Amino acid sequence: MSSAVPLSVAAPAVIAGLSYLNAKTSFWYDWLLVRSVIPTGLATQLREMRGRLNAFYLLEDRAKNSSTSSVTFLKFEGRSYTYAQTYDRVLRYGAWLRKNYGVKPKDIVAMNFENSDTFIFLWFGLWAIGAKPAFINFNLTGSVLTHCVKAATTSLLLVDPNVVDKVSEDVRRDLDSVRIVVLTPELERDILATEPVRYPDEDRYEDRGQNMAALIYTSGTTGLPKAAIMSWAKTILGAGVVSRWLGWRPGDVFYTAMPLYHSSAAVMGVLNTIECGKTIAIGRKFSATKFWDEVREHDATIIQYVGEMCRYLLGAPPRIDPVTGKNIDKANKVHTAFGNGLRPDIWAAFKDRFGIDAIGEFYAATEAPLAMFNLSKNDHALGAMGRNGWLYDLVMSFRMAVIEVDTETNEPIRDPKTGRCRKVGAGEPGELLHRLPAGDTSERFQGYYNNAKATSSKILRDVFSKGDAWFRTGDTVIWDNEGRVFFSDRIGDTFRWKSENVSTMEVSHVMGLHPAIHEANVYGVELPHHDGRAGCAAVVLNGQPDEITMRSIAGHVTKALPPYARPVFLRILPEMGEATTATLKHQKHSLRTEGVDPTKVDPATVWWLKGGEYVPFTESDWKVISDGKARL
Ligand SMILES: *[C@@H]1O[C@H](CO)[C@@H](O)[C@H](O)[C@H]1NC(C)=O
Ligand SMILES: *[C@@H]1O[C@H](CO)[C@@H](O)[C@H](O)[C@H]1NC(C)=O
Ligand SMILES: *[C@@H]1O[C@H](CO)[C@@H](O)[C@H](O)[C@H]1NC(C)=O
Ligand SMILES: CC(=O)N[C@H]1CO[C@H](CO)[C@@H](O)[C@@H]1O
Repeated sequence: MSSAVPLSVAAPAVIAGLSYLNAKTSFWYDWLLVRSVIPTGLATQLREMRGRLNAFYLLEDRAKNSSTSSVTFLKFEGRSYTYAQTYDRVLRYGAWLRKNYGVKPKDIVAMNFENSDTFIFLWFGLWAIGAKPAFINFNLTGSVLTHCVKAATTSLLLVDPNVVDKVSEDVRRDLDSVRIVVLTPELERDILATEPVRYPDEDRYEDRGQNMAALIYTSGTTGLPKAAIMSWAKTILGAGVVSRWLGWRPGDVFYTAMPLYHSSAAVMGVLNTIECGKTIAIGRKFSATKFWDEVREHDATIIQYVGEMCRYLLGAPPRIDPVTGKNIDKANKVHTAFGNGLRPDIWAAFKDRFGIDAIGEFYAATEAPLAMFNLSKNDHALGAMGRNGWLYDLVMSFRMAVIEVDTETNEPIRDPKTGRCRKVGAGEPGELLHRLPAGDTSERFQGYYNNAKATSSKILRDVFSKGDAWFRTGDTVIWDNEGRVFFSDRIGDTFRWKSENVSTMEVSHVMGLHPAIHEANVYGVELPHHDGRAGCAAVVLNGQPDEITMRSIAGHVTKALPPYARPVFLRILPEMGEATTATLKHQKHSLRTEGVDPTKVDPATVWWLKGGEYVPFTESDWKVISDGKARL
């Protein structure tokens, strides 16, 4: 797929003068990364030596330091707390858990909560007494919910009154050995009446950075969520590197509406804020209609995004001031948007519409041992998820590799003689790997709690030399000669059609550039009597699928995509809804399984490319294909 649709077609990187040269050599860039990474690495070692790995100490340091104790740390739904006030509450929550439920150091306690101030008090309250939270996705129900609680091997589940209906009778019966406590307003009053106790440092002692700080669940596209171990080292590195790299300014307020049960908001949001003694405002959950109101209400200057959130915000109608009748989309103080997964087709539109100066894009997975960053104000690296200068690139080349993977089996291609994997050339797609210490892989990759099988499935051995160990990210990326790393696809999403490899991300990107398409989710569908998979785009349109619109889309894909990459089918959805995860990432699994078979999918919603036009796909068309009378 290397030459098919280079992402650069969308990046008019024609920027004159010094800033371009600077961006190209990325000199300040390296400096920024080196300046962020090295002190953080040293700080981690120092904290390990002093037995102060627990991030509770970060909060305590801010609360005890006269320069930060009275700074507002947390804002939520009209309430706000300084560092000192937060610390006081955290001690009370910890003491209450210890006294009433006998929570001991190293115990794991599951929390099923929406974003709130209470979430943060409970989380740090657990750390304050040396216990560890398991953050449960509050949207889960039934057997998936019980699976997650059981995977945490906990005897206590704390529940937000707002999600208590998810903890059904069946769930309770299935979790009969787990004590379930709903944190009602009465209980919260009890907590506030509990004496704040600071337990001795021994209770929080951790000998190694790789020890568990929390369990955070990763939502696979198929199968049950897995409990990934978030280590202390990762909490420190994530928070330390991001806070230095992001360039916090005096008076900054960070706003996030991403779920705190994921590492993006928890580490890159909350811990990053504490690390630099600043303010975080949190939204209960993401809502495209409330987002900017909350940003304005909190005077936020940095916002956090993930996945498709920016697309939803762009899709919302312009915000008009009811009094003056003026468009107030730009009436905000945001200078930086920080997150991951902002697609290049909406990058510039998002910045322009809301008047945002800089985008900081990072790439990291909860369980991955490395992260990549790209902070940019121009378009040189538009769409890149990481960008390094030559220095960092050199350092990274020992830590990262991009290898060839078989599109059919999703396994690395090994040389038949040597058995080793092959690196792809610069600018070519391949799976991104991170090097692990061969002896003790858990130093860098802690894996999944009590799940050795899932853990070892992420580790690849004997890659370039006997006995070496690498972490499989599951992501296909393109690493170019200029140190930029572009996301290409999830492994397994790329499909083959007419003997060519098609990257679903690249096709979605092109589809997204058409003004009538609000959102496109691309995948390959199997057809009777055909090899490989034909492209299908599930699309949400801005209007109706009328003739003019469909003709215009057909013209667009014909112009912008090579024949094999053009979606043969369009499936019109009213909204992406069920096809997205709680973090707004696209799900392809069920769409792919349904395909375009009219017994599984309402044929009235399917169109196909015939004679250069998208026309309705009828049941008789399907019959012709299944009878083997049509070759696409
Ligand atoms: C208090 O915080 C300031 C600013 O963050 C820092 O420079 C100073 O070293 C801190 N003092 C102590 C005692 O940690
Ligand atoms: C990378 O940096 C450039 C700035 O040159 C920015 O335009 C682009 O959006 C960034 N890419 C991502 C994915 O953050
Ligand atoms: C498609 O990917 C496979 C690896 O899975 C590779 O061997 C093959 O050469 C690629 N085909 C094209 C046309 O790029
Ligand atoms: C993916 C998912 O189940 N999302 C649901 C999460 O819960 C909210 C309500 O709390 C629903 O609106 C979402 O559909």
